[in-house]
Amino acid sequence: MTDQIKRSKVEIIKADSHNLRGAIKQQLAEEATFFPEESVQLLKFHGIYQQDDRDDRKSLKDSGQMLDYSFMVRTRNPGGYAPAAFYLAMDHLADRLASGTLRVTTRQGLQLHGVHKLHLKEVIAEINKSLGTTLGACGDINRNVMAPPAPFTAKPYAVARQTAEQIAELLTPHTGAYFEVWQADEKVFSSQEEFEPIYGKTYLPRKFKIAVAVEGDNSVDIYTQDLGVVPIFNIHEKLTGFNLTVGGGLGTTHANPATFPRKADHLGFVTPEDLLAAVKAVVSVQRDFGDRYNRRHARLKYLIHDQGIDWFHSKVEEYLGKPLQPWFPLKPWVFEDYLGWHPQGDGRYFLGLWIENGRIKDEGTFRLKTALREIVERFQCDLLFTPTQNVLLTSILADQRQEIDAILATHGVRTAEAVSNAERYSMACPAWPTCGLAVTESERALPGVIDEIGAKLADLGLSGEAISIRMTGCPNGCARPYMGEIGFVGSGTNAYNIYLGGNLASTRLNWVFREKVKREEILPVLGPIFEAFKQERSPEESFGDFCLRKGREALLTV
Ligand code: SRM
Ligand code: SF4
Repeated sequence: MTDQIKRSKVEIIKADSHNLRGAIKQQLAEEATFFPEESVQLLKFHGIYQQDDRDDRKSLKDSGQMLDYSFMVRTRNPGGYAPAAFYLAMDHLADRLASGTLRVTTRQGLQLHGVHKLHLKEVIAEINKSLGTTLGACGDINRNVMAPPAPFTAKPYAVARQTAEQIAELLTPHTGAYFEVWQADEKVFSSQEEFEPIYGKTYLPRKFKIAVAVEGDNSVDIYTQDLGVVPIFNIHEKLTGFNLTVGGGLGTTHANPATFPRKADHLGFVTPEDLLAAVKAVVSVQRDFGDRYNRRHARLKYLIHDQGIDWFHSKVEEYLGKPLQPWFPLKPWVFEDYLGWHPQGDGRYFLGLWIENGRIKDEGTFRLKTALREIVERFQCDLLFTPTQNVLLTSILADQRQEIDAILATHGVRTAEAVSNAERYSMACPAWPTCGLAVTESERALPGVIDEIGAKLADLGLSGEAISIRMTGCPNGCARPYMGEIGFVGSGTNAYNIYLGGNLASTRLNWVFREKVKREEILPVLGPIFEAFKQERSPEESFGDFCLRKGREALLTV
């Protein structure tokens, strides 16, 4: 067999699945608490991941017992939009049929954890009833399309939101499998396969990620996306077209130098009429030329790295049937998180709330989940999830603001002003105990690390600095640590590789500073660097820029 026709196991599962049906429906009715491998792979396309409680895994295995299986269910919310009814449905589901918490994701989606197989059908039905969906939230397919979350009525924001929705719609799979498995009691379709006009029978070689930005506002981390789209306006606020970036991606594998994080390239510019065709062309080139044998080499970034951006550019033009125009020069990017109160532009306000690592929960006197439910029930306000795991409550009237502030205060939820900068610009992926790929803690470890860093910065009079700090429990990069000013990437039990040199605007990759640093050594390693930053920085220099200017060798000797 030649490499060209060798296919990975997942490719064979997809090809044999009758457009993502496989045997999920039958197995759902069976007593087992888990699914076999083929279905585990297909369930991802339905937004569902099989997991087991890693806190208990060892003791269960040692005592010869069955693992404690449950499922993570992820919703797809283009631009992070979550209508009030959807949010309330998720809130109730979390208590009734999941782990009691909700988790806002780094791609503006929402996750339930701890759903038992027995309850999957009811959970998905409830989500669909509230007009939410999990279809395409995971799997080898286009994922949630991101957009700057601020609900500003200003044209660039409105266009970015609409564009994200249009792209999401274009790339939603056509298969009836989702309806058939989760909604219909009887088989409603023949096993005749539907025609997937863009994806074809085997969908994409790997996950595919798209974000739409607003010029100058890099809240979506555009350079980490497979495809980035930036609407361009003329001085009369007329939409003239879209810049496109391609080939960003972050996942790596430890000790496999053939894998690496990659910042996207500028591909070119297309007119509004050509945008969707251009998106289709980019996706189709990856569909036809992406690696379908080695899943660690299957993302678009590797195709572009191997073939070169010029080759990719020509292929996209060939699929589009016309030339791409040159990239339109942009103003510099900045990072926006929209925390606190802001006018929307239509006489109403929105409130950005900091959510520690995206986890919406009640714990002792801190009752964030209850507070959000009360506010959404009372004011029927829609939510927007942000790419840094926060929540915006939208369309609030001026005279409702005080009452909302009071509800939050009663439930122990801090306003943006009460959150330290170390907390505000940080994020962590879930890792243990739910993520099957975690090599160490992340969500449960970062708060302690942030406390230590925050205290050190305060001692040095640096607590006003906005430094992005991102942690993941393995090198897959779910909290985009390779763009942070400080990145912690799990590299062994209780150990992290520390990355430095990124920037808050997220326009460059950072680099490894130290490897396998034990959790308790993090502050001793970083403390002297903060001190050097205090003493040697140039006026207005950010921490990331300082680290970049000094370079790794010099920082190792401070
Ligand atoms: Fe991720 C796999 C969580 C954003 C790169 N990611 C996983 C899984 C599903 C583990 C698994 O495959 O078994 C994690 C589930 C953990 C759990 O218990 O919930 C997981 N990823 C997440 C979320 C929830 C992290 C978060 O803190 O919010 C994010 C969900 C976003 C969403 O709503 O769709 C999430 N994942 C990302 C991002 C960031 C982004 O997309 O902006 C990345 C890096 C960007 C990229 O894709 O290059 C990312 N996740 C990965 C990878 C590595 C992919 C690669 O190219 O190598 C994996 C593993 C894989 O696909 O094999 C992965
Ligand atoms: Fe899991 Fe690794 Fe993603 Fe964290 S970065 S959620 S540990 S796959």
